[in-house]
Amino acid sequence: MPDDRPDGAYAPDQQNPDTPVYDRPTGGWGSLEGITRTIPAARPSAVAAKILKDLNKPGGVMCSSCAWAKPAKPNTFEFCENGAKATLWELDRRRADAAFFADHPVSELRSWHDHDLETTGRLTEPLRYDPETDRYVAVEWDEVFATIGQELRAMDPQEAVFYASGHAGLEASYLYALFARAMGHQNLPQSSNMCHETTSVNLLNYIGTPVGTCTLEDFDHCDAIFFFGQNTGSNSPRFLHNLQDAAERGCRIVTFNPLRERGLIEFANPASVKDMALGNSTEISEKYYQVRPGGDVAVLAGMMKCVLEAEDAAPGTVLDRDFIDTQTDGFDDTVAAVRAADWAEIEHHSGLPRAMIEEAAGIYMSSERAIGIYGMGLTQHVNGWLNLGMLCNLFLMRGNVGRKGTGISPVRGHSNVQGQRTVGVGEKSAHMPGDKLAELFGITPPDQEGLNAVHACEAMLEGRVKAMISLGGNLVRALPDRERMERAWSDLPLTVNIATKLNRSHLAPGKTAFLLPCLGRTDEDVQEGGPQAVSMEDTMSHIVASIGHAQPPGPQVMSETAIVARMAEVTLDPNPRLKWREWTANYDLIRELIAQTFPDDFSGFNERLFEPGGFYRGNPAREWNWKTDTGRAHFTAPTTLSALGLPPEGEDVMTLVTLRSNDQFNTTIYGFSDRLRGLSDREVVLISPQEMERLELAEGQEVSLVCAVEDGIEHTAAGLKVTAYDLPPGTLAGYYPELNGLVPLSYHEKNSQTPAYKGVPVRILAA
Ligand SMILES: Nc1nc2c(c(=O)[nH]1)N[C@H]1C(S)=C(S)[C@@H](COP(=O)(O)OP(=O)(O)OC[C@H]3O[C@@H](n4cnc5c(=O)[nH]c(N)nc54)[C@H](O)[C@@H]3O)O[C@H]1N2
Ligand SMILES: Nc1nc2c(c(=O)[nH]1)N[C@H]1C(S)=C(S)[C@@H](COP(=O)(O)OP(=O)(O)OC[C@H]3O[C@@H](n4cnc5c(=O)[nH]c(N)nc54)[C@H](O)[C@@H]3O)O[C@H]1N2
Ligand SMILES: [Mo]
Repeated sequence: MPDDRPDGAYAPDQQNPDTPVYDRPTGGWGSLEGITRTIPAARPSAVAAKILKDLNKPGGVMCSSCAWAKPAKPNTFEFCENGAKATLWELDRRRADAAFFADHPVSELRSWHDHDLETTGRLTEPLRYDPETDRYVAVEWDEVFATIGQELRAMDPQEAVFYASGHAGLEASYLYALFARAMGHQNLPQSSNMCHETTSVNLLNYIGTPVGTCTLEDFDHCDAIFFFGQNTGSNSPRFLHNLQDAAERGCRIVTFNPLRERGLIEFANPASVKDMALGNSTEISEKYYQVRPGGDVAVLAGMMKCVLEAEDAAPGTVLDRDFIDTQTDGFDDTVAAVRAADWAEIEHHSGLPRAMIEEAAGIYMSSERAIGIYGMGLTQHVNGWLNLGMLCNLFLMRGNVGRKGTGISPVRGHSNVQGQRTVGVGEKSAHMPGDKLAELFGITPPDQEGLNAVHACEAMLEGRVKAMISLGGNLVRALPDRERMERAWSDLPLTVNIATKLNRSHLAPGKTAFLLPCLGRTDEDVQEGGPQAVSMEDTMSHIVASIGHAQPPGPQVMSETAIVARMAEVTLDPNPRLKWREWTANYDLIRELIAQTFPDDFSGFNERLFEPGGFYRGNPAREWNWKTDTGRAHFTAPTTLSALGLPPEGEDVMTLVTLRSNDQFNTTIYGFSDRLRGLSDREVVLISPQEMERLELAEGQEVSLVCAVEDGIEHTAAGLKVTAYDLPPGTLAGYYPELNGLVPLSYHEKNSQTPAYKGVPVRILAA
């Protein structure tokens, strides 16, 4: 055991007996109970049953929860507990209409809980903030667009920021990206800037693709799956079916996570008679290692050392030498750095004894085909770049990329977050080909790169932003340094929020502020040309169509595509090649434009729209076509063994991980319990019983947390209840978004500026 593990600590592959646990498998009856508990809150309409039955199946609605792939041969029920919650949440029968807003001034709504804001129901009318009465009041759409156009035309295009939150379909997203560039800017931050931007930037550098290399089929052929910091049971539960199948055919699953996440331990398929009636379940992870937050760099360095030692002992048998020599570069420098890494330091940063890392490496080396899965546990760290670099290193050493049953597989968040990027929602010129903009529309693309989320916040704090348009999301609540950002928002000359439900971002209105109701994924979208489909790209680069069937919540609710098109029309100088009205009438025309702009990815888009499981837009790394600067995949030499920006040095600094519960979708809080972790309160700070004893803290005691990053700003969170939980030493955990004020805006991943939400150095102050 490493020295800093307190005496008497439990073994990291066993549950600490003194801490809460959910002792049933994930899925199973518990998941059905979880759905029913949400129904009274969401009060869904009768069409819900039909929509759920067809969810994620060709011709149906594609779930608006996560980005997990839709199988070509769907299960009887191709939805999960949390997909059902998201769907029912959107199909809410309650209405947050003008009458509601007449009764509730914005300053009053600010004191409401996030959960209560959303349970007011669907937004149905365009609203404008009236500072005189401190209320949102009804406004005509024509006035909305006329004002937005006037304001946007009056400003320097660089002063406008267009945010997108990964929900809207490819059609609305493409128009949004085109609108920004036609206006003259590419300030197009997206939710991925707080999420997998670490992937988009760094994976692109290492293996020449900004997205994962696996498809669902690979899960039928792999011998081992290595999980780093992704909570499948809550955040992509349909993936549990693939894991269950893999585990049952003997594939070995190894997990690294500071928390014992139930979904990665045991699963029962709620659609299986065998599992439900007979109480069967499947063990998912064969090995579960409770790594310290930020400790994956050390784990991966340790595993690489084991691979190198095994190769030394039996040359030519462990490394894929041919692959390394013909497909990669940087191997020798990386090997030298890894050999120089010290086991004591590896044990210290990972919190895992050498024997465990050797055990994991043994499984890796005995597997002919391995897949590496990861989520926010790797991306939301200052050295997220190195987390991914080390993961690629380990996988490249044995040629585990681009062969059947192998690959690097980030699990994306929002249902269309990856696709929005693919069709140009991004701050870089590379996100949308300038020559195509010129050829198709006669537009001169902006030569200045745009702002990502963190840079947009900095610009806002410096008064360089005049308009903030949000296509979905709840940016104020999702960002770091929340209180400070909320204040900056209210100083903006123009804020426009296009949303389905009320949230906290809407309660920080700018000087001119609109809250605009849009259709959700489940709603029928009828335009002049008839009913329309929209499309999205999943985490495995498959593109699928989604058709809503529910009656829209009100006659005034517009589609996201239509709202974006109207905003563009009123803002831009007339250009006969920008046919906003025609495009809105028939989304096929927009898909045709997408195919013309991105022919490698989308040729034949309309014809392929309804392919079961979606059509695959391909991935060059999968074909060993490395689109990097040298045309080869790069090894990355580690310069440190921790992913943390500030590894806790003193006795009193701990590392805080901010988590999602099983009863939330990002800032949407469905309920207050976290069933799969055995918890029922969100205002908590989780800490191991050993650390509680060391710091003389009692269960239920109220404490504050203070961030230890010195950026001249005080970041605190008060009123948190100490709660014993099975965590590694030096680790605290609590909930996002409640704790976002603790995360400094400046504390982010080095290359992509993804906030380091999973490794915040904090001190505990007893109240
Ligand atoms: N129901 C539901 N589904 C969702 C979402 C939701 O909120 N609710 N959100 C969606 C979005 S936008 C996203 S991005 C994804 C997020 O899905 P995930 O990628 O699963 O993200 P998180 O829930 O933030 O937690 C990641 C996991 O990382 C672990 N972890 C934390 N730090 C470390 C570390 O240093 N190393 C390792 N190895 N593990 C670590 C945590 O314990 C946790 O289990 O889910 C999407 N799907
Ligand atoms: N501390 C901490 N902070 C985090 C994270 C973390 O792990 N820890 N995770 C980060 C991550 S991964 C992400 S992706 C961000 C999420 O940040 P966002 O994407 O900005 O936030 P969401 O909570 O997903 O947005 C919810 C709102 O979207 C709107 N909405 C829902 N459906 C639709 C729709 O179909 N159309 C439109 N127009 N609007 C809709 C509703 O009004 C709802 O209130 O948060 C980040 N913040
Ligand atoms: Mo995300």
